[in-house]
Amino acid sequence: MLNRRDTLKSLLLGTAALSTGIALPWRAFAQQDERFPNPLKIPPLLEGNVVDGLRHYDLRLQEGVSQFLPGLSTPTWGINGDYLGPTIRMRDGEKVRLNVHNALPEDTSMHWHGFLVPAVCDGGPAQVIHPGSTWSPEFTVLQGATTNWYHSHLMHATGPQVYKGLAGMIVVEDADSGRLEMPSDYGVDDIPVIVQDREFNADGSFRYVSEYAGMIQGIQGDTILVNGTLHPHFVATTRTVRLRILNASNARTYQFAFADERSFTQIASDGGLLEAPLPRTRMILAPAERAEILVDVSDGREALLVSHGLVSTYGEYPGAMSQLVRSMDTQSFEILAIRPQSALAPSPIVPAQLRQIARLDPSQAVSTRPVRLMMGHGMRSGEDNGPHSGMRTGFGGGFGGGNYSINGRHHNMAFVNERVPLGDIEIWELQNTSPLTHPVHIHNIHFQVLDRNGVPPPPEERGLKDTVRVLSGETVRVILRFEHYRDPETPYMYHCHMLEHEDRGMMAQFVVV
Ligand SMILES: [Cu+2]
Repeated sequence: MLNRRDTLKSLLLGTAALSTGIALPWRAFAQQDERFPNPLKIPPLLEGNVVDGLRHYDLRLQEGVSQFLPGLSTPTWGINGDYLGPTIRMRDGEKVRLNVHNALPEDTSMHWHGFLVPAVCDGGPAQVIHPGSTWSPEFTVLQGATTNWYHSHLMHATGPQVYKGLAGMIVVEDADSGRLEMPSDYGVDDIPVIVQDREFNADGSFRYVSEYAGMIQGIQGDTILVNGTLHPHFVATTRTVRLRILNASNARTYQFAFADERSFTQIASDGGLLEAPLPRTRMILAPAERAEILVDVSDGREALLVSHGLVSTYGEYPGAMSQLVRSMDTQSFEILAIRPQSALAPSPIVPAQLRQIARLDPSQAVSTRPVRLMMGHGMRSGEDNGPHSGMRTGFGGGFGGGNYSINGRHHNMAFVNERVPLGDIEIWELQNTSPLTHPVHIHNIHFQVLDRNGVPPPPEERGLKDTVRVLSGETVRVILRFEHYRDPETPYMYHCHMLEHEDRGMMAQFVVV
């Protein structure tokens, strides 16, 4: 809708440009078009079909070929397409069935990240989908309005499979969020932003981790794709745009901001809406973390989403380890150019209160469980429980290369690390004794962050979370209560979400009893 101010502005700009020929916004846009030439791809919405009260979704995991780089093709994997998958839309309270067909040449699995589901439906390493077969978990959507995702979780191969493209977004809506006045027109003012770093070989194929540095740092790609789009731009048609940002990178942490330092409003984190909108200028997201933000583009200027490199706090010591750790996540990137068209439709005003979160009381906690994130040292790196980890299979080397563990144990599918009683309030103490930051994800839960080294968390971590950064030397205490689905036989995972760490053993499992 064109209002008087917009009309005046476009008239003024047009006249000025004609009369003087100086570089006004439209001309600047022409230059920027060359820097961000590609329209942002919007993954198709998958709404499913209701049959007998059950909403069915069909997902086909398949090989494909993608064009990311000019003139080059990239062999990729995708879900119902060549790369990544559709955005699955679900409604809170609905019963769903996902038919996941594996048309790939390898085993895989499909995990519903952020979902509260029975353990047999979780899609972890135990729920392998063999080539040619279909896995059809059924569950009731329980978790309220949230931005979630789905991705491969195959033992020792999650990193390479997600890297090839086995991931997508899941948006859950509920009645409460529907009542809030919020941009919610998918692909128009409610935009999925799936951020991934990749590295390319000269022939256009993805280059996956092959060197020692990659074992430590995980993937640190030099090229950013957003929804599988290189150098993307999005044309805004509304005054406010809602971005659902998902860090679907294997191992890179981003520090998002806008190039002109404009502030934006965070409204949600992993587990749904925050209690109140949070004005921000910077926002750090580790792998698997999500955030929903509102960006005001009513000034008519391009909003360029960037990521500023992080500054390492790790000390400088002799040897390779210190250099590798200190160089992680230090690169800066331009991510996505948002270009408002000249006439912008009005957007809703954000409500001052978004939701109320009932806090779990630490004094009610029945038990406290230590979760120590560890990297072994030197020759101990040969000690392991599986292939592709430890010196015996050639992934070792000094400084604990390839030796990641939780509480001193590599992930072992035959060993259940914790048995958690249904309904108990518990505190999990995530202690990072290693030199790197690790984002810890716990399946089947929205937890609350109590504190970091005894200090209450910042406001962006006071919503519900399923993945939390734990910096080197930190202890992050989270409080949780499993309220659904007792199953003493089938474990859920908790692990570092840097996929190269997870694949090399920084993962453990618990059952709800
Ligand atoms: Cu890690």
